[in-house]
Amino acid sequence: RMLKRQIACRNDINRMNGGLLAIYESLIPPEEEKTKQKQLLALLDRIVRREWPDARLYVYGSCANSFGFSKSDIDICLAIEDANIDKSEVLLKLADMLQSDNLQNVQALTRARVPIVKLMDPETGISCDICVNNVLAVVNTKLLLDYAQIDVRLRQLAFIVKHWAKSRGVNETYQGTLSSYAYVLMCIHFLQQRRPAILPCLQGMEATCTVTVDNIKCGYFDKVEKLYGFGSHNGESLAPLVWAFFNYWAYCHDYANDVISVRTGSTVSKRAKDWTRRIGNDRHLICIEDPFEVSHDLGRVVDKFSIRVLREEFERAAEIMQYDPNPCVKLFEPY
Ligand code: 3AT
Ligand code: MG
Repeated sequence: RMLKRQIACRNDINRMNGGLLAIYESLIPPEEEKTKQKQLLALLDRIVRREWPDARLYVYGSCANSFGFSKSDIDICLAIEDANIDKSEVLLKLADMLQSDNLQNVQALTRARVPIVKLMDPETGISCDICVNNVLAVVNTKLLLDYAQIDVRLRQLAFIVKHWAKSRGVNETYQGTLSSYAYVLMCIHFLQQRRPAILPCLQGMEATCTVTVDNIKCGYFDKVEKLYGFGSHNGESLAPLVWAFFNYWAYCHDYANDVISVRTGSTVSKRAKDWTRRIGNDRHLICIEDPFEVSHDLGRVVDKFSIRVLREEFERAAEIMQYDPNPCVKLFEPY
């Protein structure tokens, strides 16, 4: 009887697949949007080269890591080799040039944690943020993109999780909840932990690409075409994975002792990282290790109030996935 119930439950959850996949499909940016992004990038490239002929522009974040929705802003990094540049000066100069080239809403935010110039292209309506020499973000963008190539379920799961987080208001770092980057790492970690595993641990394999950025050696196996089908021993489809993801964060993760670590494909202990107590503003109430900047906890923005909000949202989502006959509406209900 137990087995029968489990099978019935499974069938129920599999019936939700269609709805979730339709949401995933609806969020994927159409080709013409990608074309517009490329046009804007080419324009910016021409402007930048007039002043800095050796500089290069790299797209990072959701427009390059394959986890971007339709109508996302573009995150761009201006890479200048010269070690003696003053970032603020470069950004102010860049803002001047963009303004004279008729780009709109140009604004230099030189005091932000990551200083940027913001702009909007009146031709395409696309907004973007340009930062200077944030090469680590370009490297972690490639890591996420490479993981996404291995199994389509990562992209599907991360789209649903990001859409849920945006709908529920828990994708706001300035309010103590998590960044999109953090949510994608949580999805990768989760798929590395499934049995059989759906994703490998690329940093645990022979490094086929290595770069050293800000004294951090970033290396991992990036020949992902060799890993297609890695997760095929695991037949779980999207709906059970979404349910298990929320269940994991609601009831299974050990918040008191564990750090999730995509770098090791596992968890590491908070004690080993000395993340057991509050230091300055870092409270370490939910610990997500950056894959390259390992001293960086992406959960450090979370405070004692927002950790409760987050955990209640994980529980709510797990419950909806388990008991609601039509979870696709309830799950994404505006808060
Ligand atoms: P959205 O679709 O814009 O919500 P995104 O993937 O662009 O998602 P973010 O805007 O959170 O994600 O961040 C843009 C990129 O910046 C993603 C990642 O490459 C880098 N990044 C963000 N936060 C951090 C961080 N705390 N440490 C290192 N890199 C980060
Ligand atoms: Mg972004």
